[in-house]
Amino acid sequence: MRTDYQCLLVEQEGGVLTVTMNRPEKLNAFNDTMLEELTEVVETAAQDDSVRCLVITGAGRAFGSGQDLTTFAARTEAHTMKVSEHLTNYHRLVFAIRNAPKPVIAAIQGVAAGISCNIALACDMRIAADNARFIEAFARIGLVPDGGGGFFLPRLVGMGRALEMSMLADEVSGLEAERIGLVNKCVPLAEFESTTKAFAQRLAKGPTRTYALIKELIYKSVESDLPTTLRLEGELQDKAFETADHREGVTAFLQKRPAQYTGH
Ligand code: LHQ
Repeated sequence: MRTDYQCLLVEQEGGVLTVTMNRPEKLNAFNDTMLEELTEVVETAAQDDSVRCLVITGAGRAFGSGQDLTTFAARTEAHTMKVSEHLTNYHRLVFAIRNAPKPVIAAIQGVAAGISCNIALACDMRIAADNARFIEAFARIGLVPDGGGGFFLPRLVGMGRALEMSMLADEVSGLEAERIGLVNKCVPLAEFESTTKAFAQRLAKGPTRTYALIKELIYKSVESDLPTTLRLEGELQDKAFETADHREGVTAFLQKRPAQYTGH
């Protein structure tokens, strides 16, 4: 894995790759370089068998403040680009996260606003610190949620909440985010790093190929009907049955010892 990025810190510990967006003076607002680099890391990590869990987080006091408005405003005023064209770059990142055959976790402390919030929602699971502030900031500047927000929000929190968050653009705290299902868990800031690490390491030691199949099953099911999902379940279970980790799981159970999954 390349680690010499301009706007990211990238560190691998065991099977966990932690990618830290690193523009703290701008609260990790996305510029083109950071977006390109993050997409490249996720796409590369998806193919790298030594990475079995990916964590995306932010440096300093924020997860991220959305699109860097200083550079973007200059560009739109000059009419050099349509916003929808620019958004396709974010969509590549959203697909990279979704299609990665391994768990991708967002670890959020401080503010997660605009498209940074929605990149967190694109991840498979979220851990928040109790100082987290989720803001669908778009309507504050007269925009609709982008970066997949219109897809992820109602699926995570339901229609009413999704519309309220998108229209009023009020802050949602980490604790409230946990209550409404926007994040998996919210922990005190002092425990945030250790909790994230333990959670990610646990996932990285799991049956990784099966996790990829679980991602496929769960994500396809929310856009599907029961007969189709049950058919898919059978296809994926056939694949899971063939994995070394399934054999190891059964053997470990019979031998009354913890399973040692290799991710194969
Ligand atoms: C920033 C930013 C920022 C640059 C803080 N840019 N500098 C839109 C357009 C096109 C295509 C793609 O899609 C998008 C999607 C979007 O993401 S739209 C939403 C964009 N984001 C926002 O509207 C949020 C703007 N930021 C804020 O409202 C506040 O900064 C928040 C609520 C995030 C944090 O507030 P505070 O904790 O009070 O921090 P602060 O406002 O003092 O910010 C600290 C510094 O970071 C400050 O710079 P300075 O030089 O004064 O210290 C800010 O200007 C800078 N900053 N967000 N997005």
